[in-house]
Amino acid sequence: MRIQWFPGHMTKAMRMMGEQVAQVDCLICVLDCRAVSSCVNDNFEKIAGNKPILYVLNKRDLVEQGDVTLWEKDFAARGKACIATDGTGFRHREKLIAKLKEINAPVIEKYRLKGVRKTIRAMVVGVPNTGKSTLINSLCGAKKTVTGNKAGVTRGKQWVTLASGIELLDTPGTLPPSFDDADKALKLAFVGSVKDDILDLVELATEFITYMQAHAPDAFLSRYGLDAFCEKPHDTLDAVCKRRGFVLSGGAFDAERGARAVIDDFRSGRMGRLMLDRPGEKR
Ligand SMILES: Nc1nc2c(ncn2[C@@H]2O[C@H](COP(=O)(O)OP(=O)(O)OP(=O)(O)O)[C@@H](O)[C@H]2O)c(=O)[nH]1
Ligand SMILES: [Mg+2]
Repeated sequence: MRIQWFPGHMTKAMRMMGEQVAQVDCLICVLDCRAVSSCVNDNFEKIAGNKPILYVLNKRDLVEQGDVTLWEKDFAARGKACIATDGTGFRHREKLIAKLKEINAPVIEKYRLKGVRKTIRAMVVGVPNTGKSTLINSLCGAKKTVTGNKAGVTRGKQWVTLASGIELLDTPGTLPPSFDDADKALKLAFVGSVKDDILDLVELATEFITYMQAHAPDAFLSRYGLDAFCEKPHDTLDAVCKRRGFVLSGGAFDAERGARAVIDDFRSGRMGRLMLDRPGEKR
């Protein structure tokens, strides 16, 4: 399945980030815990230049704690600052702010020596739908930014000031202009970082079924009460439709509805805690 999505608003957003970087002390790069390496967009590191980056592994509630730990160790081994969060909750707020101060310690100290309290400014970046705006709202304890369960919700820049004086710049989710790795694009589509409207959902679901058959067969089969996968993934999708009673008036299976159910079940965690990318795999 070929996936390509780089609309005009992303070109504009990349340009805006390039212009705004001079105004910030650091970047917060929000990644989806389920697809960490797939979410890495090299352009963010280029934009950051030599400013520090804090990697936030968001949606940690959707993967096993042990898997989160694997990623935390991997980032630490590569000397990259990282913290795992659940953007919809408040549990990690203090830790995240502490981490932000830690990566900005040299500049905070420089200002302290001059007798000035430094306001930390951070640009929050990431591919679409990783929870950037949600995280900002949870950090400031108010619904300041618009969020939504689909890719491409934020369209412009927005500054939000936290009670602690930290200023965060929300940005639109941006993907690489093209994908050199079809697997990576597919995983981003599975987690909802590619706009569904530009995808053939039945094709996406059959790709997902193929993936699950190879990597987590039991999670899929038990979700739908199936004994085994069919030879062709589309037939497995039909089996899901049969179990769920997704039948059109003429008697054919409603593959579109089945595909939607499969994709939504995965995205919302109803298929269990699944992680698509593992540290050490090819990137
Ligand atoms: N399960 C879970 N869902 C989350 C978490 N953080 C955010 N979400 C959900 O993820 C969806 C996307 O959140 P947004 O904050 O709009 O994501 P975004 O990165 O700002 O998206 P764009 O603006 O499109 O780039 C929303 O439905 C959030 O409720 C989390 O930690 N866990
Ligand atoms: Mg947003």
